[in-house]
Amino acid sequence: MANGDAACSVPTIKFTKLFINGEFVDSVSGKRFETIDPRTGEVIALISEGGKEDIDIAVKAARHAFDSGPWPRLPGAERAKILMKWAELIDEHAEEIAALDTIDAGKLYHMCRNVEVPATANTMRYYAGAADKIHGEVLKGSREFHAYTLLEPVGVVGHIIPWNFPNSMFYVKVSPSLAAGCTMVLKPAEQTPLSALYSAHLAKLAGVPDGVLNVVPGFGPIAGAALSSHMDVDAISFTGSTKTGREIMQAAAKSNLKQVTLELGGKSPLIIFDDADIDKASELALIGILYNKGEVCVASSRVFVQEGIYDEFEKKLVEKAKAWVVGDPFDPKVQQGPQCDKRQFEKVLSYIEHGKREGATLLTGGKTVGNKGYFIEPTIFSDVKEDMLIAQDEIFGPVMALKKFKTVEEVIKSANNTKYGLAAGIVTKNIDTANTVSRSIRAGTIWINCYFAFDDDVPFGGYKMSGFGKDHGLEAIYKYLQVKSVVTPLYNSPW
Ligand code: TXE
Repeated sequence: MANGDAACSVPTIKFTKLFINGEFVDSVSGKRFETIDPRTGEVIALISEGGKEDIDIAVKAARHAFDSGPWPRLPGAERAKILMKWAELIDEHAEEIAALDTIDAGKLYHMCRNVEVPATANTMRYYAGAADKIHGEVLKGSREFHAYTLLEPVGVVGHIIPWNFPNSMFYVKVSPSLAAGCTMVLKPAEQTPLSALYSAHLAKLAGVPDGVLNVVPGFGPIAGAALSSHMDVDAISFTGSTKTGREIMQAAAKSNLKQVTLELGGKSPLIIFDDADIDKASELALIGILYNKGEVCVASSRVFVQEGIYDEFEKKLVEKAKAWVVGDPFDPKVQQGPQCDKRQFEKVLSYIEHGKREGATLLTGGKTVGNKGYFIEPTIFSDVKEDMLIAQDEIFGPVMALKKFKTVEEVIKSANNTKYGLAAGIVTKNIDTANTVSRSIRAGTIWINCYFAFDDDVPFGGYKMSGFGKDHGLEAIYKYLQVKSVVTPLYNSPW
């Protein structure tokens, strides 16, 4: 385990209360919960715990801001100015935001500081640029009328986000919905409330009117459930587990039939063909599973390698995995920090035990690292059968299932043998193979000769039980808009 040499120190925690109607306030119950540093298992801070009453107050504030406030009525260009200012503030405060995600979620500080946080400022800019380009269509129709569509903000949105990308998920959700003119209540994950509260403060500095954005930390079955079953919330945008996604849909159906979009789990295949550069492909496969310690919905947790290169690939992959540096996520030499919390740590370890018991071969890893915190070695299993739990369940940790294949037809079948359909990767120089496989895999994103190639302009979302609805791209803004059709006769028609 690499130690110390921290390039950045632990930040002072400034915001620990609920952010409602432009103010940081205590929860109605006065209850607070601990947020834990996964590097040590120690408490970082006590956070006000939002309950049903707090969600009610926050939704009322958002409703008022939507029904009577300026935000939905501002010209798009005026909303854009505020969002652009906010983007500048993200860049200015990037060190602090990055450090908050590092201590709260165990994320690599330098990756957050240099890549993920600046990317969220750009996400905000991307949607700010779209805010004054939201318009409907003039329709031709089959009769003598003038008909057109208006795109109107859907109303009060509830965002429920997970803990693996606390800051990125915050901006992936709020940026397009703010650009669309919605108002909102966001519930961060109970494991990682710090960067969301910090961003609420930046929203205020940027000039977002009171009540437009409310942030209520709290637990899923209490605050999250209150938001998804609320009668005055018009839409829920959720990222998290398939199990909770199902509960949110049920809550929406049982309450006011609010619109729901779900970005859920995955078990994404990465398929490497005989003509691949073995060195580069093994690097890609490793990053595909180990980036953010495997706590990534699109992690390449199933790697299929064609038989002609399999043995050499496996050797290279294991060598690289053994050299992978696990340790303090503030250390620039470290490639992998701790799992986000004790529950995830134990979940991953229990899947590793399952893999061993099921008869898969443990090529490397499988153990914890150090004697405090939630660190796990990069772990690779081979001889994985398709019906094994480690080939079917989302482990959400640094655990890869490696499998040899012979033909294109065989690997397409295996890759699709999952209830999930979030993403897939293909490595080949053969364009015919790339075309055939990319069209045959049932997943929302296909990366050819790359992995994790996210972009603000490229829609992202699942097929099958990975959910529905898109984040990123202009597609995302449309999920926060609804279409109104307006029709009027051209002449003084009798109808
Ligand atoms: O997820 P939950 P958990 C997967 C991953 C992980 C597993 C469990 O496999 O190991 O899910 O993680 C809120 N009503 N993903 O239990 O419960 C919760 O407070 C409303 C993949 O942490 O889905 C948090 O804010 N909300 C995923 C959010 O849902 C509820 C990222 C996510 O937590 C709720 C995270 C309820 N009844 C986990 N219960 C991805 N797609 O990237 C919980 N929540």
